[in-house]
Amino acid sequence: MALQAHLSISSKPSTPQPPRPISSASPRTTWSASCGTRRFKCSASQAGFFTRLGRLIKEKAKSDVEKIFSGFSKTRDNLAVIDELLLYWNLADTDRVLDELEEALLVSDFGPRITIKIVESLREDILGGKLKSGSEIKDALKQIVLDLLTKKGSKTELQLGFRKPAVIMIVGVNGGGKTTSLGKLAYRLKNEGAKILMAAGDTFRAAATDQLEIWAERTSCEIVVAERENAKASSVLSQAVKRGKEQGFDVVLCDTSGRLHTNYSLMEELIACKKAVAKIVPGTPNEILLVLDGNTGLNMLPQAREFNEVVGITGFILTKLDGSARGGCVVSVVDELGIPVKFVGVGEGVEDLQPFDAEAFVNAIFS
Ligand SMILES: Nc1nc2c(ncn2[C@@H]2O[C@H](COP(=O)(O)OP(=O)(O)O)[C@@H](O)[C@H]2O)c(=O)[nH]1
Ligand SMILES: [Mg+2]
Repeated sequence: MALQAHLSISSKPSTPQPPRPISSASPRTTWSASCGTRRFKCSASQAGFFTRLGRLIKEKAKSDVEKIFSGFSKTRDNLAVIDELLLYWNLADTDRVLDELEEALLVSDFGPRITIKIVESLREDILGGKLKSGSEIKDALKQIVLDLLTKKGSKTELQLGFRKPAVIMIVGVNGGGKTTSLGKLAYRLKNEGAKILMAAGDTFRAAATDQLEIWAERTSCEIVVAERENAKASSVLSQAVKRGKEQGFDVVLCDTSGRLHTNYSLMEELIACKKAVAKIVPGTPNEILLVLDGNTGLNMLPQAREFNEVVGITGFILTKLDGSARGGCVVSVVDELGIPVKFVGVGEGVEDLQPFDAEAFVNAIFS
């Protein structure tokens, strides 16, 4: 397997480091074709850069826990009933309490499959005498959800390889939050010292490029846009990656167009985009992130399946969770597809894209 360097974005404990000043200057990232292993090679300083970037993003994530907490407030409100139920729990009440727990989980869009899994596992442990108090049941509930998330979708770090530039494609249906998430992601990566190039690959809607240009300005990132009307998305992305390669960018963030997941020409276009960037830098796109609107709850599952089958998804970005009470869908989508959630959108501000951390999520929804 190729040597892997990645951007780590989970908030597992790491050694504290002094804060790094936010800077628009790109770090020194020398790239050479003459060392390392296998066909493509990187210099030690490049791999070191990605590792350092990963560590810095990890540390950021710890202080972001509060944002995750507030972002999931609606889902937490939905699930608050569980605390009331468990406060006065006693063994004779088990059936009633579990029925109501089931209801609360369903209302928050954990989905029937997972809800049954959780409830039956708790029932077994209660009746088997393993769980003897309301607080033990609550802890067990949190642990089950955490296990579901960490077993199925554990690679929450961005996997950027080590070849420069890394390429991230953002895909999804219209209005889900692709362009916004791309802008926020650029901000986050840039603040950690990465040199970012944006690519306006949504050539389907006229206003889409303008919207991305606003984000490029807001985050002081450079952008590649179509030179003429009706340009092919794949040619815009291919130009951007070419420029990224020639001018030493670290990451190229590619916006793409939406429409519906059932739209044949959209899927064709995305496949063409994938091929086009791979031609310029073999092995890219490193990540294809599917943006899913958290307000759609369980309805996101068919989209997620379709995109994954046709395009091949490496991670999810779940947006608008700040407005959604259906946060249980996070667990559902990971369990159903076995693909990790990499980021969650918890607001419209530039800092409102958070690296997903399963533990922070569980603590946020079952406070
Ligand atoms: N509240 C909230 N709004 C969001 C979030 N992400 C995106 N939006 C909004 O959703 C709308 C559609 O986003 P956009 O990025 O244009 O979607 P696209 O069509 O997929 O590119 C915009 O009004 C965004 O501000 C989020 O995490 N929270
Ligand atoms: Mg867009």
